[in-house]
Amino acid sequence: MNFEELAERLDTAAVKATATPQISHSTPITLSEAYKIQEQSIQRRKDRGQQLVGVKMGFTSKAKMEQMGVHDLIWGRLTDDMAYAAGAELPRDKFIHPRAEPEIAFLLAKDITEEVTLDNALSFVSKVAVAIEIIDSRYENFKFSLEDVVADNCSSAGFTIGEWKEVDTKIIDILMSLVCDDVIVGKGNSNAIMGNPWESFVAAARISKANNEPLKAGHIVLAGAATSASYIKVGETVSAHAEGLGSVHLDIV
Ligand code: OOG
Ligand code: MG
Repeated sequence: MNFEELAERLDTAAVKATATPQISHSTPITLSEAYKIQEQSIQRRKDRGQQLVGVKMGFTSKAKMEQMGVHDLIWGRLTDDMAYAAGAELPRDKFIHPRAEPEIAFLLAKDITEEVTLDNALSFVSKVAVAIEIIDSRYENFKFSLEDVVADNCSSAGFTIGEWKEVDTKIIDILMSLVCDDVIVGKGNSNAIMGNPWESFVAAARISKANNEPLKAGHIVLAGAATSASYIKVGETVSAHAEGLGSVHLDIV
C-alpha cells in the first residue's frame, strides 16, 4: 500500500467517523513517512476547500504520554473545519470516540521568519487563551504507535478557543482543569507542558519552519494538554478552565 492510499484511508475514517485498524499492524512505516501521510491527508482536506489555521502540539506533558504510552513530542495540523465557536454545540456523531483536553492557545501576531526562542517568543504572539481540544483517533480502540498517531494528524478533530487575553497574561504555573458537567475529570499545572507552555510555542515555531510550513500571522498554536484526556458523551457540557485565562465550554449533542 502506498502513502496516498494510507492517507485516503485515514481521511475517509475521519469523514465517515468509522475507526480503521492501526497502520503499523499491517504496514511498518517510519516517523518521516508518517508525517508524509499526515501531509497528504491534510492535502485531501485542502482539496475539499478547507484551510490550514494553525498547528497543535501533542505529548508535551507526562500525563498525556503516560495515558497513551507514547513518549515523543508530535505535531499536527489544524484546519478551519475543526474550529467550533466558544459555547457551541458539538455533534457527537461527527466523531468516532471523542475525548476532550484542556489546552492553552496562542494567536500569531506575525509570520515567523526568524528563530523563535523563549526570549523573543512573546513578540510573535498577539494573544493567549484557554481552549478545549477534541481528539478522536481514527484507530480502533483509540490505540496507536507513535508513527500511527502522527500519520493520523495526531488525532486532531476539533477545538474551541475562549476569550483571547493579552499576550503578557500569565500562563506559566497556572492551574488548568477539564470539567464534564459539574465533575472535574482532569486537572494539572500548565508547567506540566514542557516545564513552561511557552516552550511548546517555541517548539511549534521551530518544527513548522523545519517542515516548510512556517506559522503565519493569524495562525493558532495549541500547546498540548497538561492533563490526560476524557471521553465525552451526548448531553454533557464540557469545559476547560485555566487560572487567569477564564474558561470555555462545548455542549455535546
Ligand atoms: C494524540 C494527541 C495528543 C496532546 O495534547 O497531547 C494531544 C492523542 O492523545 O490521541 O493532543
Ligand atoms: Mg491536545
